[in-house]
Amino acid sequence: MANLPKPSDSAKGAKLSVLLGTQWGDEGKGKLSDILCQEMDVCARCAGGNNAGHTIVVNMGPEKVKTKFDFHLLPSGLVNPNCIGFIGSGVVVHVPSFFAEFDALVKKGLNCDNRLFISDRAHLVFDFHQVVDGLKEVELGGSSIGTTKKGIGPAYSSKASRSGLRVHHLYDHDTFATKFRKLVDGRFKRYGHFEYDTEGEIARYKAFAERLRPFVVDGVSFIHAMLAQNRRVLVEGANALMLDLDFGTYPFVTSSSTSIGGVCTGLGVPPTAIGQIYGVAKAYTTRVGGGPFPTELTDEIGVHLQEVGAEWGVTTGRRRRCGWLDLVVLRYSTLINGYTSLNLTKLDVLDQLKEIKIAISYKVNGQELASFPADLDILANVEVVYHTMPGWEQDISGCQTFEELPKKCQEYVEYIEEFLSCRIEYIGVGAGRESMIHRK
Ligand code: 2SA
Ligand code: GDP
Ligand code: MG
Repeated sequence: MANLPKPSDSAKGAKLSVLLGTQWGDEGKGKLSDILCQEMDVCARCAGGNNAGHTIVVNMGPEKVKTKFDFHLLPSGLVNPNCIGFIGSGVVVHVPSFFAEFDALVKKGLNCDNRLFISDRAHLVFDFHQVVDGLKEVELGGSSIGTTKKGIGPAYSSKASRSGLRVHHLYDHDTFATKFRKLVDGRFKRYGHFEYDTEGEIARYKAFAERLRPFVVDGVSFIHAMLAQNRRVLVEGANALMLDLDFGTYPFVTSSSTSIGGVCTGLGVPPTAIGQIYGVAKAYTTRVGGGPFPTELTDEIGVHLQEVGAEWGVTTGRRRRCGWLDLVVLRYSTLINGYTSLNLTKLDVLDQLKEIKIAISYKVNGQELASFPADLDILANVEVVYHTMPGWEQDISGCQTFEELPKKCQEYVEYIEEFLSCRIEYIGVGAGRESMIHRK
């Protein structure tokens, strides 16, 4: 406890900024995270694992070589050479993937020495969790979730059933080995005997433990020390509100708290430590995996959004389902997460459309629903009420201010802002770092 700042110290310190996905993920969080992290000292992950996928395109070095970074488990703020990356207690960590991603960053020219840390309370994802993830999906058959098969659900299941292994367990090898064998045996009992080298894994993790040692910190002390020292911290959300275990479209969700609550539970900070909450919303909607999607477009407009928006997964390469912007979803999301402002992304993807629709309410048997329904059978059968707006039908990728956007495009943005009573502070008009309008 010696290193833990006194509560009064961290309470007096800086506030955390938080960046969250507002829809079903892939809103373009990576780009805003990259922009904000240019002014941050720490970029922290609080939930999820290597199921996330953020793409960042940066011009590297004096020659400005266009370099693409795909982040899955590591905080994307590492692109800023002065920013510390932190993996909090609420994250589930597949150690081989941690090192594979770390090595790939170093290979691309990013020096990450002494600026990446991981909480000793974070739970571990093992290869057998990934095998089980696949087996569970097969068992579900036609109603499978469409997971990333990264073992996320099974690892959080081990955690919730209090049999999981955490990072600190790596440093007591005998206890680790005993618990590990028990955990694997439990999976064999449930799923039948699958091919798995239990003893080989135990030996492999002995070596991993040594390599991981310099990265491991007491996560609670770490984050509170950062706040007490007035360091600027960005918490980078993974996945998004509609994939949240409690508030998303359950069971078609991930297994962590991807909402604002996950910041407190995943880092060990009080709500009063939170300052700005940036919500990232795509100008239309996408989702990967199964589950109802009221505004989904299965026609040529859906294909157009998919192609123009390059909508396929960073982690698994899966094509994303596309549909109109859904303000019922966004209002629900804004209520839960309390965004202080929004980043509307990929507005340029709508450039060529003649007409643009926005979902503004759901009806069942002619009756408007009061909020986003919990029951997926209801959700799957709602009648969506749309507000239709004319498209601007011109290229906006060169616009650098709100005023430069075509009038009809400004009206689209203002309509969303008014509906949600939430300011749209950032507008994405292209994939590059520079293609972002910041309304001060
Ligand atoms: P899991 O693997 O247990 O977390 O999957 C459960 C559901 O959560 C969805 N999910 C995602 N949706 C969008 N993007 C995600 N990350 C990758 C990316 C996805 C990819 O950023 O591109 O590469 O395919 C992500 N991760 C989880 C998933 O589709 C299930 O619906
Ligand atoms: P994340 O998971 O929320 O970080 O999003 P992903 O990285 O999975 O997907 C977003 C994709 O959209 C990336 O390939 C980005 O480069 C790209 N992107 C982000 N913002 C914009 C934008 O405003 N316009 C366009 N055309 N692409 C964007
Ligand atoms: Mg993504």
